[in-house]
Amino acid sequence: MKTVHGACPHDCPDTCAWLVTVDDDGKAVEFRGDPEHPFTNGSLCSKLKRYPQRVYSEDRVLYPMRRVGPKGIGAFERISWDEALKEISQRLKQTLTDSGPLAAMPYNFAGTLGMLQRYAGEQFFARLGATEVLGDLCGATAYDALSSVIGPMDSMQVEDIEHSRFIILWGTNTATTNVHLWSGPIARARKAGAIVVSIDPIKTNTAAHSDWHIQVKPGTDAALALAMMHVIVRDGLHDEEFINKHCLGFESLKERILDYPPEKAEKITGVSATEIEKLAKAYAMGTPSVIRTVVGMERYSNGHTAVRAVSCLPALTGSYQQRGGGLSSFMLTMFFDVLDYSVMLPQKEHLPRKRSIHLVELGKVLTDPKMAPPIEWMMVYNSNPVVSAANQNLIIKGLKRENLFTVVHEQFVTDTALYADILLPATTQFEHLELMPSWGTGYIALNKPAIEPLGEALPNTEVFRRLSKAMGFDEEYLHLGDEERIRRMLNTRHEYLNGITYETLEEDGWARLNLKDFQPLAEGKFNTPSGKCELYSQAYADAGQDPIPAYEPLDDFEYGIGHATPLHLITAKCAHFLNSEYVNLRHKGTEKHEPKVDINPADAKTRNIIDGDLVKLINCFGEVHVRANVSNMTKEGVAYLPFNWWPETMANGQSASALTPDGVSRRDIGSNAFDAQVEIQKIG
Ligand SMILES: Nc1nc2c(c(=O)[nH]1)N[C@H]1C(S)=C(S)[C@@H](COP(=O)(O)OP(=O)(O)OC[C@H]3O[C@@H](n4cnc5c(=O)[nH]c(N)nc54)[C@H](O)[C@@H]3O)O[C@H]1N2
Ligand SMILES: Nc1nc2c(c(=O)[nH]1)N[C@H]1C(S)=C(S)[C@@H](COP(=O)(O)OP(=O)(O)OC[C@H]3O[C@@H](n4cnc5c(=O)[nH]c(N)nc54)[C@H](O)[C@@H]3O)O[C@H]1N2
Ligand code: SF4
Ligand SMILES: [Mo]
Repeated sequence: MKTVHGACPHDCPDTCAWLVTVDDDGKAVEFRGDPEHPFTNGSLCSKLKRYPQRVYSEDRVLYPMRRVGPKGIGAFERISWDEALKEISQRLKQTLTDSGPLAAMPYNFAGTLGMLQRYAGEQFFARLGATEVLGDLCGATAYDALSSVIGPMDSMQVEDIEHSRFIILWGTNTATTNVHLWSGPIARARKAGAIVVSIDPIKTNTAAHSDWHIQVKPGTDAALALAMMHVIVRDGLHDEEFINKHCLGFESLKERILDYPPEKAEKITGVSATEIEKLAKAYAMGTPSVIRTVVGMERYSNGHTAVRAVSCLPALTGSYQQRGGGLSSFMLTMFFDVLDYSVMLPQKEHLPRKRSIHLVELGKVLTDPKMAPPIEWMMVYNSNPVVSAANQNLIIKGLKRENLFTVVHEQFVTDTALYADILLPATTQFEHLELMPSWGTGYIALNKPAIEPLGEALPNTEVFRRLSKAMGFDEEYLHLGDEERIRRMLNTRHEYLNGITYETLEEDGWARLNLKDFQPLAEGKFNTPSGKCELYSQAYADAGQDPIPAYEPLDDFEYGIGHATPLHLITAKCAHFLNSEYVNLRHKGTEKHEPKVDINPADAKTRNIIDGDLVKLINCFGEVHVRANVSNMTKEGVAYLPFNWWPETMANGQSASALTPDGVSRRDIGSNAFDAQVEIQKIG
């Protein structure tokens, strides 16, 4: 028996540390959260308790496979790694000869956030000169908007939320998506008397368990934040000293907020003027007050306006300077300095790349006849875009192209893997070495392989080493071993890494960075070009965008719906799954959960729908058949369907992403998937 340290690989702010006990036959027999880890506190979320079931699932892809039937039906035959690599590299060489390297592209997203497996292919594809995939489905719009106000920096540590006395969870479902923040610092703050407010169009688990739920209309948070600022300044509740000393552009903002009296914001947001007044005052006086926001507001064409406006609130109250006050979001920027990312990222001579496409536009990229050259060779790893990217039907149309050769490296036969020409087996976190930074805490962890890879599964890093060899790429950096890469990444001599080495991580499993008394804004040192909190953003002005926060309506788009009052469709996350993972491993507790759409009683009544009816959601992108749950969970005019479910679990084989637009947000970074509108009709 031995016990091995590891850490959760998922795109989740908690980055829990875990312990795996392995018996003499090399089988993982016990799995638990590391009780020593202060943030995880020995508990894993309910999803991850199923990780061993995931690892040992009989549905794992364990051998390389070649497609034998039509694309999409999932008929594969087992082949050897040599055969797979030969076929993949021959097809790639053929593509290079026929159409050049731009006809090849990777598609990689957030299946693992480990430094090795996440970035494993970056150098290979840059060396190849393949089409680069830019843009993002998670966090980049929010990060960009927040950075335009405070600069690229981590503004506070989540642990300090414990000291907050007024906590606004703004567009984040903390109790479900960030469970240790909810059960740790927030629970402790509440015990000491803190008020928790949830601002969300949906009565989520978090909203239901908060002290106050503000049910805002989707995509209108900027107006709510501006009206709160209106009240705060009108009533003299702002912190003039902080503003004079540390903010840039207050006079312009002051003029702007005159345009947002609560009565006007009520019409935009659906939140009554009285409630806005009450919230603004309680927020300004509830010292120290904190706003916690992650990615819920960003997935709109106007997502940046919301995050920018919200980020100005703690500047007006001066709470950025207080312990337990300010704005809590990503804890990520520090890792860009703490770790040497260049070990994983493209060599300078391969930059800039000659063509880039936008991640959120995968369907368009694969089907647009104007793409020159068209994509003929694609490798998908760490992602299941058929579920997680928008416009599912167009993506599938692209994946079905006979002249597209698709490689998918996966742990399971996902809806994306069904379209693979060659399907490669990927290891899980139990089977490979990994270095885990965290985007939500100040911890770093070393995940040691607990068991031997099952079947012939290989880590992403090894696949790209083998692929480099097959392509005749013999540069040293493409062939570095995993441990060597981690050692080099840790070799920055950054003060936060003092006393933390490969060896100490090996011994302890994880370490808290040497953040000491981490309160970077205590002295008001913002990381912006001016060094101040930029209520006026020159960077936005230079990009031709409004330099002062404003509410901008969502893009006007024709969703092809006849109904005069279509419903706004939100497709966020749910408790049982981690993005599209675990959907295929529904266990006893969740089997009784079936996908359903939540609609408000008023909307149900006008459509003759009663609770439990089978309904269809339709717009120009697709159609989803699902049961209706009629309740006050959503506001009138809003429908809610979790995005995690796989198409195969849905009555008509299309899931939430079949209804989401594949446009790029106005800052040209993220997705506008939450702009979606649908009509809902009873079936039969
Ligand atoms: N409508 C809507 N769309 C959304 C969101 C939403 O809320 N609503 N959320 C967005 C967000 S925040 C995110 S992060 C994205 C997530 O989008 P994706 O990154 O596509 O995440 P998953 O759908 O979980 O797919 C990850 C896949 O990677 C595989 N995988 C895991 N580990 C490894 C590994 O080590 N190697 C290889 N080769 N494969 C591995 C898993 O088996 C899984 O199938 O979705 C986004 N899309
Ligand atoms: N159980 C579970 N946990 C997860 C995940 C999961 O799939 N399942 N995914 C992980 C990932 S990849 C990430 S990035 C994090 C994300 O963590 P969160 O940011 O908390 O997650 P989301 O569900 O994307 O969005 C949060 C909330 O935003 C709300 N929202 C939508 N539109 C608006 C709006 O216009 N205004 C406001 N105020 N709110 C709005 C949604 O209703 C939703 O409740 O969670 C991680 N944790
Ligand atoms: S998904 Fe999040 S909460 Fe669950 S174990 Fe992983 S890091 Fe922890
Ligand atoms: Mo995410």
